[in-house]
Amino acid sequence: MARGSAVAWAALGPLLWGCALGLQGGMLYPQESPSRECKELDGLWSFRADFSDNRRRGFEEQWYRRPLWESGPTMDMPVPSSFNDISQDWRLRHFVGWVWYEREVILPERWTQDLRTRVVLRIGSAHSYAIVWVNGVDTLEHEGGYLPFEADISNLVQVGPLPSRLRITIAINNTLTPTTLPPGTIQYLTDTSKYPKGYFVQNTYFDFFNYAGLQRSVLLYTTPTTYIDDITVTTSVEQDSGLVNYQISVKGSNLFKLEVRLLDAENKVVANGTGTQGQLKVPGVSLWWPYLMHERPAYLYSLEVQLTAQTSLGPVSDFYTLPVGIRTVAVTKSQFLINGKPFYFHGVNKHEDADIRGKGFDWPLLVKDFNLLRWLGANAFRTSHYPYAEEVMQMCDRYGIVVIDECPGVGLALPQFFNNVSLHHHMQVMEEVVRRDKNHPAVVMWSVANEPASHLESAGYYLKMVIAHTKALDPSRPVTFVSNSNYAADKGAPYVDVICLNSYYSWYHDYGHLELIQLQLATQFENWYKKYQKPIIQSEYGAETIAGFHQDPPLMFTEEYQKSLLEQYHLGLDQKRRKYVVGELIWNFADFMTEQSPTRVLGNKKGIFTRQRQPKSAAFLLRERYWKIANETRYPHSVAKSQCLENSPFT
Ligand code: GCB
Repeated sequence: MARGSAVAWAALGPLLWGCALGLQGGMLYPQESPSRECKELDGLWSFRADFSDNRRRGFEEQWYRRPLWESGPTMDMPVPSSFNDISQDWRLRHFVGWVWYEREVILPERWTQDLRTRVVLRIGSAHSYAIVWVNGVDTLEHEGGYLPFEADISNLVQVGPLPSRLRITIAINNTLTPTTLPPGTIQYLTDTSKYPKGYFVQNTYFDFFNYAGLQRSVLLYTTPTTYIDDITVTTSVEQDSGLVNYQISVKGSNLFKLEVRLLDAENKVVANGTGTQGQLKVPGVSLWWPYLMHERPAYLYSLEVQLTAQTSLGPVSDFYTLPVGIRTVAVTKSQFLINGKPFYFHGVNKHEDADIRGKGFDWPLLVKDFNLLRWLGANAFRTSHYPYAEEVMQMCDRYGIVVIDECPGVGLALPQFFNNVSLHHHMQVMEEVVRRDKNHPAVVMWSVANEPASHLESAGYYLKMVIAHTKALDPSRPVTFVSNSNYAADKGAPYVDVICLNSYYSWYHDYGHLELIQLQLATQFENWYKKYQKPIIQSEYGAETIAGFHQDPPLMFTEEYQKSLLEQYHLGLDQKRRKYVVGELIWNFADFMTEQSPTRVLGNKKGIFTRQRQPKSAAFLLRERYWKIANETRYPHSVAKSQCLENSPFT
């Protein structure tokens, strides 16, 4: 595809849907509808970590065959939550190996007696390798945290009169190896004068705590036995009409009818269609715009899909409603365009991280974070460094927060991590990410990795393959990875659509020399742009700051230093902002937990908010900047300047 002209991904349409390596079926977010029921299994589960030397006692003694308490002492474990920070046992905080979760459920009779009902067990995520048993029967395995997986368990629950009590056992292993994503290594320390026999540590090559467990919701849901398995939507715009291309996959029978209706936000039908694929035309379309880019951001239509089918047991119907935002994404050699207008990412990098719950999904935290994003005037974030919970992505659609959706390709730091097994797994993970998040209008770009050792030849080939695969899976969005390599050495940049750069001037080197930032930043941008002629996002920059530390003139770790460093970066960014720099994402939204080390004081403190979501001084500085940029880049421009800050309900 010719570079230099606008590459409008949406217009390419669904060329290559379905070129997956081996994924079976869709991964629609579970929802209640006239044909579907959900039963959340959040709450207290029984829990036991396998502290045996080889960590395999649970398998040797088959803990899944009987209630877990019969195997030995268990404790209460909240789900969703990471298990690490829940107890007072230091061994559990640092545990590496198998942990066991168990919970009993009573099912409604109609789920177990009506053979036209399909019962599915869905796990929002289990970090990092999981095996699931239902009533002691091996049901499901999944590799990789941060993504959902599920199994049809109808044949286990529909086995005669009233077997309505289910025992679900899930064993999870958080060990990271050279072929997991993220990768890691297990190091055995064999000097017996220092370490007991068999002593090992888990080494990771990323900068966040490897929280683990059932960190997202577990649930059971039903569909009819013939059901809507997947929906894929892409959108484009033709004059003032929106076009919605849909493709629907149905499982369970070939004798079915599909009807599709698109409703606007007032529930008025604006288009309809039939069959497994088609195009809906919406004259006078209301586009999905990012927050602050337009006076009516985040407009969502609803795609209602109705299936009627004949089965050997009689007729069934299924209903599923998908939110749809109509928007286009395109990239020129110097711009990132949303709906044909230049978009500037003024946002943050985040982590799923909080006190006590670790990476456990939490509604109050979610809503607080989105209120802070709006207060800040942030219009975007990157899901550094793994896909976030589906509920987060839904909020982004609804609030107009644009997402660079990053997979768990973080910590690819050693040459041995670029092997064929990893490559295959990485491609499969991208399939799972795209399958889960493809319909979110908020997602405008995929990121396949963060700071891989992209100066290596082997990394160049690896990144080329993962990026090509991701583009084939979804031709409707640009693809990137985030680099911290030198422009002359990086082997992955030729394959990306947008260059994303992390740099920490006057932090990881030239300590305290804030006066160098503008020069070094200009050199960085100019070198990369000259070589690649692609739009650039400053995807990380920041400074470690302990809330409440003050020093003027500024010294490292103080709030004043963080502010001054940001100011210098902003001056440098403004030099290139209207040329080819299309975004800036601060590192980080909030302080977050890491492994212990002499350079981390109870975690990484580069947040502009504390871990408890209270602002440091830099938050106010960034807020002023983001609202100012928002006013300058708003469309249509007729909206009065400064209106946002003064009249915003969020001030
Ligand atoms: C980076 C990494 C991020 C770290 C950050 C830091 O470049 O992408 O994961 O947390 O730097 O604070 O060092």
